Amino acid sequence: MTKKLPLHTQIVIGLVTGLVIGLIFIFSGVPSWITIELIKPIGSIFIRALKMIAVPLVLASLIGGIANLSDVSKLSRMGTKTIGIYLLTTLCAVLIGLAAVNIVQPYKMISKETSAAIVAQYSTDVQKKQHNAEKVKEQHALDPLVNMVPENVVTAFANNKNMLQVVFFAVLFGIALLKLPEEKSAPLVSFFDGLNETVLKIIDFIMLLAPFGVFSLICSLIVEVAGDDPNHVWGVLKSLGAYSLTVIGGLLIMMLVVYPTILRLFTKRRLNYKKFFKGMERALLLAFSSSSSAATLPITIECVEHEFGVSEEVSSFVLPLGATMNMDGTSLYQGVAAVFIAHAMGIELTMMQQVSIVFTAILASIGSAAVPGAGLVMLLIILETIGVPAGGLALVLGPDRIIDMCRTVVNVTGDATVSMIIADSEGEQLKI
Ligand code: DAS
Repeated sequence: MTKKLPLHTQIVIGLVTGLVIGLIFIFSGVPSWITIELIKPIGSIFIRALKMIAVPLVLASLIGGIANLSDVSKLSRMGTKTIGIYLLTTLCAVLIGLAAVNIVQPYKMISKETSAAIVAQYSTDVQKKQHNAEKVKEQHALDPLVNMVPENVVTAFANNKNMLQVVFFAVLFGIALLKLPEEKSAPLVSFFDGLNETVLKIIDFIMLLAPFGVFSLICSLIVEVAGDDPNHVWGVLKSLGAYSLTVIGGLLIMMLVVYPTILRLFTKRRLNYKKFFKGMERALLLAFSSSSSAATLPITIECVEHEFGVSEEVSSFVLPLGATMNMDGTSLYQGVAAVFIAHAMGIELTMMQQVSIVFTAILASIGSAAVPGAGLVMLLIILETIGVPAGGLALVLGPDRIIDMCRTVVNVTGDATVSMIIADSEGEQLKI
């Protein structure tokens, strides 16, 4: 039956049933291990399959896209515009986050006793996240640039976290193909074109699992957040409801105001909201249920190409770059969380400290991997910069999984919006 339904409908069915069944399990006392052992694996298989295909897709579409370019100057032009607009949207996001948290002041709704109790309860979790952040902190300022160059091509392809290394190699390979005489490059270009078609067919197969995968992800998420104590959900949500709503309010401003505005500014076109969100629906639903821009990348590429007419040479360059370095939702969330934690722990922030949050949040979001929870780990770097104890992370740990779903939706929307702006600037006829 699900074969006949459009993909986004299938994903919505998976989402809703996962939510309902998860809540039924929690309030009827079904032990959480049943969900974790029997239902969660379906979602894990679905996400693993999408991640499996992300690197081959980026490789085939980027090499094929560049090799079919008219000339290399187009690539450097696209690269400059892409990185420039990505930095602009991220700066916008952080500033909106800081404005929102300073206006709403959600930290005034959490008592010092509650914050101290939460910090104590979550201390072990924080130590684990702190360990991951330590590894990132040991890096030097230009390490992100240095690490973009893979030491070994095979290991670069071996891990979705190295997407920038895959992009680097694919761009180099595509330019080399472009420089070869036509008779030499033709067989390889047609190989990568064929590989790209094959990869897209594999994605269609994987998406047959979508409704079941999304059901499993949401159902196990609800049960995990609740643990075996339904009151835990209400306790966390009540005390951190104001904080969560501040983040989500900021994310909505990005979705409903910022992206349509920059689309209109750069392309001189009014955004048709209905058409935009309908066209992006399956990618946004997948970003929401998977909390992973990397896993969503194959579907994001499909959406912007098939629904909005962005060419493969633009989408295969702009989107993989965006999935790794453009995380507007994450940077907005980090701005809100850093100020919330500081004040909830009784630390007043100076204007200079808030300005330093802007820069570290931009860098932290560029450094965040496109996987669930990456933004939370990088938040520790920001707390360190403004002298807030790492234990404060515990104050935002509770609702983080749900906020991660929302910020990943914004990350993906930002990437898609910029790909349309770049396509329009390259004279492509967009359907928006
Ligand atoms: N979940 C990350 C992503 O895939 C974002 C984050 O953790 O902040 O975009």
